[in-house]
Amino acid sequence: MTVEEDLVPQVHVEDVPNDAFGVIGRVPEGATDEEAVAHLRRAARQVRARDIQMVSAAGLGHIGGEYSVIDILVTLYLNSLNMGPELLGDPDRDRFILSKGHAAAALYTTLAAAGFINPDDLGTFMQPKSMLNGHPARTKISAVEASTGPLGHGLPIAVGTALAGKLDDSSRRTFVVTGDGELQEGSNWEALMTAGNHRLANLCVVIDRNRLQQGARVEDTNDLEPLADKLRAFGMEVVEVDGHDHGALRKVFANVPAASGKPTAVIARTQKGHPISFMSDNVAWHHKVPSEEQVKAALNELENS
Ligand SMILES: Cc1ncc(C[n+]2csc(CCOP(=O)(O)OP(=O)(O)O)c2C)c(N)n1
Ligand SMILES: [Mg+2]
Repeated sequence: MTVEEDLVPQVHVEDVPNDAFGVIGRVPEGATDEEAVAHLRRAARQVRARDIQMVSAAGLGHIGGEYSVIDILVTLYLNSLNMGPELLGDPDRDRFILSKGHAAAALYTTLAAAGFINPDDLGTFMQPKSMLNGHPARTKISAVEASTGPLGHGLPIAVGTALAGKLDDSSRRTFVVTGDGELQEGSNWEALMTAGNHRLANLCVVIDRNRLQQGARVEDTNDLEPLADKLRAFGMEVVEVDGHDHGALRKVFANVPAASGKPTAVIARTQKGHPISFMSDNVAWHHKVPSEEQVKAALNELENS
């Protein structure tokens, strides 16, 4: 049986709008809170616009989970991470792992906005021989710390990375973003137990808490609640935040570690497909590819958002 989300519309790359997309860069030094938030909002809008064009052109992608995580990625890369293209060789720079690797197009677009990859390469997403695979590959992009896609591996790798940082006595922090459905993978809980046990205060686990997974709500599949209590029981300091509020995200990330001697867990309340009216919190958009009309409608909504 064919389900709606498996239907891939016939898209001709040349017909898909391909807006010019330049490097946006970090929030300028000395920016006020208001200026910083305006910079991040503008960047997130551009990243979302480019992302939907890439998914449309490729005829594949995970637009729902990309739109839920873009504000987090943009805030990290353009504001909070001590990491820029010129710092890639610095052992003390921060590390970032996108454990929910299916949101690859959101990562690539953000990396282009931050100057790690050439924005012109975004048009090769998922084409043969492109470095922009359907899931991020560390062998192809130097800014990608770990190859991800099979769920449940990014957080364990991040724990190892953070432990190495602690053993090195380095100031670097490790950030990792997991999906909430992804937390159903048992490997995450082994990793969290290890992070708590080793008191990895240099680790920040961000949970993209959109309450949807592939084809169903998380609570109807294998409920995570009470999530904050479980994370605390594993030794984490838990912070909850609106995952689309750039100002709030900046404050949370600036405050990592949130408690001395403890790893930080950020439960970021998000919506899949945010902020597009016909995608938001709609499970059909996990894996669905927008038609050309839907791309136009989404771009229009973004412009006015
Ligand atoms: C081990 C593994 N099982 C299944 C999949 C297929 N898969 C890709 S995304 C996804 C749902 C993930 O849900 P969630 O972590 O909540 O991601 P989000 O809602 O942020 O897209 C599934 C089952 C996979 N990538 N890896
Ligand atoms: Mg989810």
